[in-house]
Formats: sequence, C-alpha cells, structure tokens
Amino acid sequence: MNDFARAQDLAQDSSQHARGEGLEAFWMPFTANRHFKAAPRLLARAEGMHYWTPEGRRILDGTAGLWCSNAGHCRTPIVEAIQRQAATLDFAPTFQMGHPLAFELANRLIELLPSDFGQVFFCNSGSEAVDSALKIALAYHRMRGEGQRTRLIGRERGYHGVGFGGISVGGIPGNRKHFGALLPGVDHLPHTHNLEHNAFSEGQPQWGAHLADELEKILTLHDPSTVAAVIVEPVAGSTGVLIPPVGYLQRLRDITSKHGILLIFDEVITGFGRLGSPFAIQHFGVTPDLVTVAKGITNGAVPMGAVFARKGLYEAFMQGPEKSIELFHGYTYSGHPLACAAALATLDVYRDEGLLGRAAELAAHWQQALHSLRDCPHVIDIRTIGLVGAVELAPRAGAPGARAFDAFISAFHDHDLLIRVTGDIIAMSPPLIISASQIDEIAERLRCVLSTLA
Ligand code: PXG
Ligand code: PLP
Repeated sequence: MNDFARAQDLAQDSSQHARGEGLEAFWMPFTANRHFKAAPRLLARAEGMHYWTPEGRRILDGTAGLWCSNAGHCRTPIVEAIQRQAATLDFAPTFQMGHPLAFELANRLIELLPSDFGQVFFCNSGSEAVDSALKIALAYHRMRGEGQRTRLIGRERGYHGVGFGGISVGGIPGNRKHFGALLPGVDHLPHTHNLEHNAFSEGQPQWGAHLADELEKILTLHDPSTVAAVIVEPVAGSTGVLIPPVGYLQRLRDITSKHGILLIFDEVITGFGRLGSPFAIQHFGVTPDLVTVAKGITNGAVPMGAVFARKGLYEAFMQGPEKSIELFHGYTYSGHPLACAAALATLDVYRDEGLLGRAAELAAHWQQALHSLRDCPHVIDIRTIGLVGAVELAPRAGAPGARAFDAFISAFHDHDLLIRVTGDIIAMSPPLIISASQIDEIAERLRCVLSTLA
C-alpha cells in the first residue's frame, strides 16, 4: 500500500471509530469500555503542547499524555533518533550479550543522580521497574546472609503499577480486590492526605511528619529484622497528587537506615523534572537505596522503565564464580535499542532546553494559577508542587467520582483540554515546555469547566 492509500485508509478508520464502529476487539486498560465505545474520545496526532482529534480539534495537553511526555510531543530529535535506530539495530539481546547504547544510557542516567548511585537495571514500564526493585531488595538481603528479611512495606493510597508485587505494596483497594491473596508478608503505612489540617496548603504541608513514625510501630509488630524494604512515591501521583509533609520523607529515611531496611522511591511520575529537579531525591534532599522510573525516561515515545541502585547493592551480588549469573531476573526487552535511542535523545533535549529545572522556574506561576480557582464551585482543596497540581472536588452525594468524571468529559469535549481524574480529584501535569500563558489558559478553561458542573 502506498502512503496516500494508507492515509485514506486511516482517515476512514478514524471516522468509523468516531461513530463507535470497530472498537470491540481492543480490551482497553483502566477504562469504562462500554461507556467509551458508545462515545469514543480519540487522539490522532500530537505536537508540542497539543493533541489533535481525528476531526481536527486541537486539545491542550494538561497531563503530558499520562505523565509521560515531559518535553512535549513528537519532538524532532527524539523522532529522528528512533527512526535511525530502527534502521540500524532493531533488536539485540542483553542476556549474555550487549549493545553500546544500553551502556551509554546507563552512564548518562547515573550522571543525573547524586554520586551515591552506581548501577541501572532496565525494563519496559513502571510496573516492571517496581517488581524489579522489590526482587532486587529481597535478593540483596539474601546475598548478604539476611534471607529472613522477606517483608515489604508500602503505603495506603500508593500506586506502584499493576504487577503482583506492585499491587501488593500498593494501597488502592480497587486495584487489589479482584486479584486474590497477593504477596504474603506485606504491610502498609498510613497515607498522609488530610484536608482538615492541610487543605489549600501552598507547597509542602506543615502537618503530618509524625505519620512517618507509624513505621516504627509496624516494625515493632513484625520485628524490624524481618523487613526487606519500604516503598513510597515521594509525591503520590496516581492517587491524586499527595504532597509529603515537611520532614516526612527524611523520617522514613532515618527509620529505615536505623534498621538496615532498604528505602525505595518510586519516581515513575516525579522523575525527569516534574518537581523542578532531575528527581525528587534532589528536590527533597533525601537519598533512598533504590529508585524506580519510567514514563519521562523516553518522553513516553518508546516504552521503558529502569531501577537505579545505590552503590554497594550491585557489589553485594558480585560474589561466587565469575561465570555464574548473579541476578536471575530480566526482560527480553531490557535495554531495547529503540528505547535506549529514544532515551538518549530525550536526555539531550532535557539538557539542551534546561527542562529538568524548568518546573522550578514555573512553580510559583503554576501554584498561583491553580489556587486562583479556589472560589469555584465544589472545590475543597488545591495543591501543587513543581509542575504537578490537583484540584479536589466535593463528591456528589451517593456518587463518588461522578463529578470529577463529568469535569474530565466536559474539559475534553467542550473546552479542548486534557486533564486526568482519579476519584473526585482533578490531576494535572503538563509538559515542562509549557509557557506561562498556556498555564493561564489551563486555569481559565478549568474555571469554565467547574462553573458548569452539577
Ligand atoms: N509507579 C508509579 C508511581 C506510577 O505512577 C507506575 C508505577 C506504573 O507504571 P506503568 O508504566 O506500568 O503504568 C506508575 C504509573 C494516572 C496514571 O492516571 C498513573 C500511572 C499510570 C496510569 C495512569 O494517574 N502511573
Ligand atoms: N512467556 C514466554 C512463553 C516466554 O518465552 C517469555 C520470554 O522468553 C516470557 C513469557 C517473558 O517475556 P518478556 O521477557 O518479554 O517479559
């Protein structure tokens, strides 16, 4: 088929799809399939700060896709790097073999981190990064003769992807309840969200550092010497942008260090400039032992995830005969050449355009723009940090989540704005290339959305 015929075919497909035809076979993830397929919301093209629908409507992207495209969409250097790589080395195994880009990328990533970090393990998503980090933590203790450390501790309202490890340490009931008994030996910290004390806080809330002390109670219950790792998102994203209280993360670090327990930061959302530093590690000045990332690592252009390991972890595995495999874990696509090429080009764009620090420059304006919505109907909290923000709405009586879902539909159909909702919380995380006037535009459109909500 030539390009013209293919373009005609695609145009025909998308108008069929817009009428709700031909949509049955794709079992859509985390979607109300029947509702969507009755009135589909399709995106056909993207560039910079915008998506375009098949009919040609231009949508302002308030969410960087799904917290992914931090440098904006379809950036030429990234597109070209992927194209070149696909024609040069499409696939190469990384089990007992290697290709240069994977090593180069690992070195580049380590340079973005504090000097405490030594190695990068590659995978293909945030979920795989989390399961890899949990397995590395368990195996690390076993390597050191502390195989009794088998317990894992997560947090209520935590989101760590959808693998069995991730939903076990995760704290979102809906993501767990259909899937059996999950991993044994997992416990959870309380979450830190509290509107009574912290509603409309600007920046980090002052109240709540003491909630980290709950970890001591959990450790006493199980005996600290049985615990392998504690995993938290520095800022919980998926569950509605929960910003850690001042001092909270440092207390988790102090307690885990005291008991020889590994601390894992899940930076799938906070990584790659979202808070105004390369990682939340630098933003909060707290250094964990393992870090999980995905999404922004390739600007969302090719699936990729990774785990960063603090110096000393890898070394603990480098024992036994030289020809023996040290870690029995890996994915066919660990360090995939296309993902590596996309990631290297993405890191160049981040560096050349200063994007990993840009959220810090825009944070005050972003905060002010979102907080200006305080007088809108139904708003019970507004919170921002870096270039991430949430507007929490009062739930409609007897229908939790319905009001925010209506806001999402109205924003897309009536105001050409893509937002993300979870429960009754509107979450936003625009690409880091956003201009100050586009920030104002998001706030204005959101004001219109909120003013018409029942
Ligand atoms: N950890 C964290 C902290 C995440 O935010 C994952 C792990 C899993 O990544 P993958 O690539 O396996 O999806 C995530 C993903 C939302 C939303 O609406 C958030 C995510 C994914 C989909 C939707 O907030 N975060
Ligand atoms: N299932 C089968 C039958 C396989 O052969 C493999 C990999 O070889 C997998 C699952 C795992 O796939 P991946 O390495 O892409 O995670």
